[in-house]
This record gives sequence, C-alpha cells and structure tokens, in this order.
Amino acid sequence: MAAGASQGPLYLGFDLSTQQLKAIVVASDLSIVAQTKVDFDADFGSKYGLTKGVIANDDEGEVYAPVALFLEAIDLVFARLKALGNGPDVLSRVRAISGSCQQHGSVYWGHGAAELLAGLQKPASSSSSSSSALKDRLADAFSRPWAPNWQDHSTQAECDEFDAKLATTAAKDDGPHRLAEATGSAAHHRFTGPQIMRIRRKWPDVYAKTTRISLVSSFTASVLLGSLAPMDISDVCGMDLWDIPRQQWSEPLLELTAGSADAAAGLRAKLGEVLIDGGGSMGSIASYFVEKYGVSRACQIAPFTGDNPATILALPLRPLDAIVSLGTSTTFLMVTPHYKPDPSYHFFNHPTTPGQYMFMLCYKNGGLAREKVRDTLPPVTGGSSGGDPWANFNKAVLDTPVLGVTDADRQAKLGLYFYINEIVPNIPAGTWRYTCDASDGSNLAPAAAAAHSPTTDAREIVESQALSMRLRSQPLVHDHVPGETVDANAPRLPAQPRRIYLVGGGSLNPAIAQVLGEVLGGAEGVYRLDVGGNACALGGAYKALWSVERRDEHETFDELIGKRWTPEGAIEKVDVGYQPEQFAQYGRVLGAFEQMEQTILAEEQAKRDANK
Ligand code: XUL
Repeated sequence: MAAGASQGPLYLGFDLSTQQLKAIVVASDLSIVAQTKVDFDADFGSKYGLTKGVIANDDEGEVYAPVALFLEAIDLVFARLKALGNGPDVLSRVRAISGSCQQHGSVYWGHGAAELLAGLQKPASSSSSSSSALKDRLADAFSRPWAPNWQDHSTQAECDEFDAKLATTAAKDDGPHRLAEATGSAAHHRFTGPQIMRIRRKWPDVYAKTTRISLVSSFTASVLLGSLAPMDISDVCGMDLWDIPRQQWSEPLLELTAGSADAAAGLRAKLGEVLIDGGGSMGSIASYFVEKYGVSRACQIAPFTGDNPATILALPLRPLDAIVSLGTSTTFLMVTPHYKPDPSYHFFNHPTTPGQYMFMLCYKNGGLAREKVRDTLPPVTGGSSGGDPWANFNKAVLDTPVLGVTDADRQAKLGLYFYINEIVPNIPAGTWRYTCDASDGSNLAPAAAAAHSPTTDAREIVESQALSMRLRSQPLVHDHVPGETVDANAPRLPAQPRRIYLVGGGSLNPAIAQVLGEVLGGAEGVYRLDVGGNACALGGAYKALWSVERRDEHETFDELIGKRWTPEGAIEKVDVGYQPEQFAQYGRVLGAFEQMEQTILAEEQAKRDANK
C-alpha cells in the first residue's frame, strides 16, 4: 500500500453521472485507497423503468431521471463503500467529500425541504421518521419528483427566446453571440435557464411551490450536508443565466426565465447565492451518514461541481493540453486564461482557479452513437475478439484507410451520425453521408450508396466526431505555448494541442485513440488516464483534498496537486499523436466538413420553418 494510504486523512470524490454513481477515495499523497459504484440500470433499472439511466418521453423530447433514484444511489454507494474490506476504516478517515455531477440537470425543492434536510443532521433517536432511507426521509422535500437530464431537448421555444433576448442589432441576429458573451454559451436545450422557463410555463403550480432549485451538484452536496447548498462557480455557467464577465446573475435573463421583471426576484431567491470560492468547507457531513455508515463526524463537505469541470481537475493540465472525455456524452476540454466565447462552444468559470476558464465542446452522440454503429457490424468470430465487445468496431476502424480514400476513387467519405438530436451543431437525429475530393475538399456532394458500408461507417463516425472537435477548437490551439520562448531554428508544427488526454469509458479503446491522434494531432502524443473511466470522481476527490489542505485561499489547486502528482501510474501514452501526413489529409477536408454541416443545418432549418 502506498505511503500515506494506511494512515492519515482520506478524501472522497463522487461522480453522479447519467448512468452511474461512482465513488473514489484518495489519500493525501493522491494514492487511491478505495473505489466502488452504483449502476442505475443494473441496480434500479426495472424499478424505475430506466434505459441507460434515464426515462425518455420522445413526443416532447423530454429526458429525465427520478430524484428518488439519486437518493437511493447515494445510500447504496455508502453501503458499498462500508462493505469493502477496508470500508469501515476508510469511511472513518474521510476528512472531506466533494464531487462531480451531470451538468445542467435541476432538482426542484418544495416547502418542507429545509426542515427535512435538517432532520438528517439530528441524531436518529430524535428523528420523527421511522425509515432510515434517504428516499423516504426526503420523500416530501420536492415540488417535482423528476430531474431533467442534459439529454433533454424539449426547450426549443425557450431557447429561441434566450437567443433573442440580448440581441442588439435591428436584424436581431446577434442574439446568440450576445448571449454567449454574457453567459459563456448560446442557448442550448439542456441548459438550466431554458429548462426552468419551460417548467414555469408548463407546470406553473410546480414552479410556484418550488422554494429552491438546485443543480445536480448542489443537490448532492445538500443531501450530504443536511441543508441547502449553494451552486458552485463553475457549474452555474451551465444555465444560460450567470453573467460571467460580471460574475453575477444576469438580470435580463432572470426576467425572461421568471416571466417578468417583478418575478425575477422570486427566481433569484429560488436559485440562491452562488459560491465564488471553489474550495473551503460548506459544513460538516450530516449525522445520518455518521450514524448509518460510520463516516467521521469531522468530515467536511466541499463545494461540488459539474462532471466536466471536475474532469479538468483529474490531473494538472498545462496550457495547450486538451482532454477528450469519452462517456455517454463526448466532450473536448481545455483550460485557458482567455475568455473568447462563441455560440458554437462553451466557456465556464474554472472550478477552482479565478481568472481561468474551461473551454468545452459537448456532443450528445458520443458513446451511444458509436455503440449503434458497432451493433450494425458482424461480430468478430473465432475467439479473436478476446471477449471485447468493441473488437469488431475496432477492426473496422483500423482496416479502413484515412477518410475511406482508396487509390481508385481518391474520394474522402464524410458523414454525420446522430442517433439523437445533436448539440453541435443543433441538428435533429439522422444519418448523412457525403463525399468530396480528398486533395482539397472540393466537389462536396451527397454520397452514392456504394461509397459507404457498415465498415467505413465505423471509421467515419470517429473521424466525424474528431473533425468537429478540430474545427471548433482552432481558435484555442497554437503552434507554440503562448508566453514560452520559441527556438527559432526548431521546426514549427502546425497549431494543435500539446497533449491529448483521454478519459471516460471509451478511453480504453485503442482504435479511437489512434483516430483522435491522427485527426487532432497532439504534439507530445495521446495519453490515457489510468483511472480513465473514473476521471470525474477522481477530480472530485482531488478537489476535496485541495479544499481542506490548501495553505490558504491563495494556494491554487494546480500548485497543491501539481506538487503531489506524478505521471507514473497515473497516465499511459497510448498513441503517438501528431503524424504530419494524416494531420494534413484531415486538414484538407476540414472546410468541406464545415460546409457539409452548414448544408444539413440549412436543410433542417428549412424543414422546421415549413412546419411552423
Ligand atoms: C455538458 C453536458 C454533458 C453532461 C454529462 O454540457 O451536458 O457532458 O455533463 O453528464
């Protein structure tokens, strides 16, 4: 066991994501001492009618999860931690808890919330509840039993109003830009402001009965604290309501969401204050967890954040390093001191470091879309799959040349594979296949049926996801690290990320790593985080550690974690990254890829207008 792991304080990080609640415990020296998880479908799927962790109402585009599921999962993850061989010792030594949660999801508390939560702080003997399950103790705490999930796309009408609200020109077409300048993002279906606005309109009684609205991150922290926790400075940027340049709620956007200027104050009260400091303690853990699971009474609850902000805390990131998170969603993340918002991507406050920002691209059609393509391929036979469900997909990816170009046709094959309505760009579900001239991207046209096959689809879906990331991250990458001295005689590489780190379930897939490296580059290579599937929970555990061990509020997360973090055992190089020939090949069709997206967007917009 690593030094520091057998004694001393421990730090617990949670990740309450779409399909699982994961927990990871680290020691002060960052060594991992315990991990466990709850899988929503496997543990509760039939009880709640879940598919991949959520319930979908396709007629309305709603995607949501029961709040009771989250509560049951919290109980179960503690029970599983306690049941581990070292569980009781670990739980008694946990000094702080933080974590990450699916972004944008919201929980609606009702009138009894504060009192019922406070009941968790009291000793069991004085509790009026006979049940010792969170789900029962907090059954009456909510004005709505469902939490919208980030895959929800029921809010187009509200998004149109958000996008129009801050427009300044006569043509009113600069609205998305203005909204992005103010809040870091244009309007998106899943963002919490449009979601709240729809709930107010559709269920006014629910809205009226709501006393507090939490993000999933502040909800989880509230349960652990036994009191309503504030939202954190990073996750609040996923709402289209927080004015990032001014670091305060946006008054016009509160008015829009609440329905009038008079109602804005009521909404502000429902949202509560936002915690500017990402560190420190919000209070001690509620007695419920001390008595039931043996967590130390001294354990502190640090601010929770979103899963993507927590991912950038899973290792000390340097300028120009990028993270690609291959989970249910696929996200591309970078840290930058420059606030350069644009409607096609997102800026968030950094979760721990004032003055730094997280740049993010988020694709809904990530892992599940790749799975759909995989399932159209015949399984690899003869035992050569080694039991890997991705063996057929990976073989197809690696057997297909770059962009599916053959000597005979010299045509690049491009496609969009959206099994659900996509975010970037905002295009409904569908599959589109195009070809263009591989030498310069000219002659873009819908593909003849014979140009593609299930085998070429496998490579194309990965290329397509990577080309979209390359296209949209161009403003952030450089051919050298800004501020660092450049050797004038050294050969200059084209602008690209320095290192690409892969995290999330898909990070275990070598074929995906290879294609990402070929398309995106990575001057120092492509790396996989060893706990890649658990990166957000790990980021949460490191955040808990920094929150209480920092010297004072001036010791930054990177300073503290950077001193203790070692690459050995934490990351593994999985691909060379930049390869000049392939990088150039993809560069030649990047314009055509953008043109294909624009063409499909225009066609879909025309269909929408025709149906109005
Ligand atoms: C980010 C987003 C997803 C969720 C996944 O904007 O919606 O990445 O955070 O849990």
